[in-house]
Amino acid sequence: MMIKQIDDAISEDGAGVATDARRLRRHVDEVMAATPVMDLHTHLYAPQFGELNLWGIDELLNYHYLIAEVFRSSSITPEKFWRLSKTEQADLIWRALFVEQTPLSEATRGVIAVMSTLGLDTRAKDLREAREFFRAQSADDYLERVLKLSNVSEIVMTNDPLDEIETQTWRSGVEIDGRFHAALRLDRVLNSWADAVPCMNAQGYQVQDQIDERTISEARRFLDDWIARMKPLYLGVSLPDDFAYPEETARGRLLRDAVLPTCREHDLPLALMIGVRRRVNPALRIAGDGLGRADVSVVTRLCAENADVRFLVTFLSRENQHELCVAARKFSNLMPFGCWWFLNNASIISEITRERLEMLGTSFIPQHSDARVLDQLIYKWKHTRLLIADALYESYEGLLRDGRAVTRGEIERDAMRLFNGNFRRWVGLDAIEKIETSAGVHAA
Ligand code: FIX
Ligand code: ZN
Repeated sequence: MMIKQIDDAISEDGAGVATDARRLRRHVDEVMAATPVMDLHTHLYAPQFGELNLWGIDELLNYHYLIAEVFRSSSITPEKFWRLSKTEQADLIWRALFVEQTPLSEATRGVIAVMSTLGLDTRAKDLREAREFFRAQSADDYLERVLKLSNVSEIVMTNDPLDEIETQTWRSGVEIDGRFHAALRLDRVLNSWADAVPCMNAQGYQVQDQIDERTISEARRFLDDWIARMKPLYLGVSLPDDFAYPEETARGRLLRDAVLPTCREHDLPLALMIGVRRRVNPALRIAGDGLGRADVSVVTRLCAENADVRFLVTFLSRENQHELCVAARKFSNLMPFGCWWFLNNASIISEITRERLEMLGTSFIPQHSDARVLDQLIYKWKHTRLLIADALYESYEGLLRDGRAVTRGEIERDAMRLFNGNFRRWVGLDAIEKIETSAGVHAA
């Protein structure tokens, strides 16, 4: 009876209530495809960063996810691989993973999806055609094209204040493309303090190995200066699976006495990316990192003790995901985000997104791309959009069975929150009302 009444309310243009499964599916697919993404964690750079801005077939094939795979399918040793030029490495990866075997892994399928979207031959025996295509592109036009194809509106970079090449651009005062935002990355400061000290000294900060009061105040001055220069949306760090807090280590003390007070003072969130085991196989270099299950109670402690700081948190281990959802239900200053790195695979994204929808509604950020090469936005967001559409559709279908049909406006509001609004609100870019108005949501 109720379903009948709602059916009667459906308007011709489809803007009304979606009461049958087919119509609902169409609304969800259309809305998910049309909603612009704000990509909150990438390793991409604005064009102003010159050589750090990577794109094109050779960069795509030299992605570290593919480098890790090539050693499983070719007899080349890592030592020999690293002696090859970038072009030779790309040729080898193409031959081993795309010509001599079927590209079934997520990372290989990604290259295929990019090539196919750009109209390149995905069965090519070599990279001649692809290289010619990319040689003919201008960097500026290609950036526009990729952003349009992936429907990504804004990108957050990963910015290391101790990286010599990157800091030249920041210091030059050049205006950065407004679609790219900074995230102040603290890995070196928090995870390799002994290496960070001489670099910070060289920048004029009087820090030393031993963490004393002066070192803390100089570390805070360093952070203040880089915040002023970069205007980051958040401070962030990747952490090992055995990360503990509190801990009487350089990291523990810097976190407690320098980083958290800085977040508080500047009203900036802190992103914690937990669970990476760096250099499990050092011969593989950047492709040699692994993961471990971490302790989620560390995050709950941080959230409880720092109720006035907002945390963005992702865990690398699949086994930590359910506990992260429970923690987020207890702490409103905790925002779970992304299916990071080894979790960025269809089967796992499906599982984690469903779990989060069931436990958190739409109060989480389902994904970031982690793209290192501009073109990757095309496939990472294509794959993610489809998977999140499936999970959302199933939730709406369940809701319909329970007796409530969603409107097109509600689907738009939810998609906007998940892909854009939750992050913007978390980092203080927009008030939630403004986001919802721009998504065309009226009183539902
Ligand atoms: O620490 C990180 O931000 C990781 O995402 C990277 O270090 C990692 O290499 C990566 O690219 C994963 O997608
Ligand atoms: Zn990353």
